Parts: sequence; C-alpha cells; structure tokens
Amino acid sequence: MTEGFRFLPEYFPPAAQKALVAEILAILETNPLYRGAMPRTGKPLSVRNTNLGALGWVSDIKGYRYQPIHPDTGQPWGPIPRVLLDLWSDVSAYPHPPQACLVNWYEADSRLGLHIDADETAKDAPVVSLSLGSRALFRLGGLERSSPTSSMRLASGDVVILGGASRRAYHGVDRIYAQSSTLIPGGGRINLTLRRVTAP
Ligand code: MD3
Ligand code: FE
Repeated sequence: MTEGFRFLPEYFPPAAQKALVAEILAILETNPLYRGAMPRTGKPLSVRNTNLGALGWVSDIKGYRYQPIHPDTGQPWGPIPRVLLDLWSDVSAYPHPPQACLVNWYEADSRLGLHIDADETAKDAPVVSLSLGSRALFRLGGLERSSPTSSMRLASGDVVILGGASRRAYHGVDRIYAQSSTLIPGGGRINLTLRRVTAP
C-alpha cells in the first residue's frame, strides 16, 4: 500500500523547525493541549491534542468529529501558521487550503494504535504530516487492519504526504525514541497533520 505515499526526509530545515515550535508553543498558551478519550469507553488517549484552523478533530466518549470550537476553552481554534499553509501549497497538489491542523503531542510513552483517518468528507484531499522533535516508529499498512505493514522512523523535519490509496491506509505510531531530539521541551514529539475536511 504505497500508491500516493510520499516521504520527504528533512524537508523542513532546522531553523524553520525551531521557529515553528516557538510559534506553536505560543499558540498553545491560549489554545491548550487537552486529553481526548476513546468513543464509547471513554478511555483516555495516550497522545494529547489540540488543533489549529477553522475545524479541529476531537475524540471523546460520544465519538470522533470535526468541530470549530476547542472543547475546553469554548473558543475557536488558533490560526494555522503561515509556514504550514505554504507547506500545503508546495506539496499537497490540492487546489484548496487545509481547514484543520491536528496537533499530536507525544510523551516518551505515548502510542497511537493502528487506525484509519475516515472523518473527513473531502475524500480526494491528501493529508500532509510534519514531524518535530523526537523520532517515532511509524507503521503503515493497507486498506484492511489485517493487511501487511511496514515500519519506518519519522524524524524531526520529515514531511509525509498521504494521497491516493495511502490516504485510506491503516497506520499508527508504535513508539517514541525519547530524548532523540532537544527541539521540544521534555524531549517529546509533535506531529502536525494538515487536512481538508469538507469538499470545497
Ligand atoms: C496515513 N498521526 O493524526 S503522521 C493522525 O505521527 C496520525 O502523529 C500520526 O495518524 C502521527 O491521524 C502519523 C502520518 C500520517 C498521517 C495521516 C495519515 C499517516 C497517514 C492518514 C492516512 C494514512
Ligand atoms: Fe491517522
């Protein structure tokens, strides 16, 4: 399952990574990380989240959805940084801007189980991912949970584009190599995913 999958290692230069982390940390002051929960069971997620943009992806006991409001502050999500809008324009090959930037914040022991991203109605738009901070062991599978998978490390500055068939593939994060980078306070990892949610 690699059709439509593009990996751009070290696409984001170190100076740009630093500036972006500073910009994100500043936005988090008023647009804080929160801990979502699994639908139905309410089990807390291992990864903390927030969002930037007009819409944000939220998971709680009631289900998964996109919404325009931060669940804790009741305020609109913060803005998507210009440098990420430019990244989307440069690599997505999609003629409309992203509506959501999901911020995944990983600690040393955070994991993201194998899943598909199916809450977006703009089915033809890719997802563009930027990794910052400590390296992660990322796993990409196929269209079914039982499909074979392959693993790769995602390092700070790496960009991944999930278009075509890969957009519908199972994927997850098996482990974080904590302290493999000093970019994020505490040695953690941030993954940013840019998404088009609704058809234009
Ligand atoms: C493959 N994030 O936010 S990024 C997610 O590292 C998510 O935080 C992971 O899975 C992370 O949903 C992986 C790479 C990625 C992002 C979206 C995908 C791979 C994908 C959507 C479809 C297929
Ligand atoms: Fe995903």
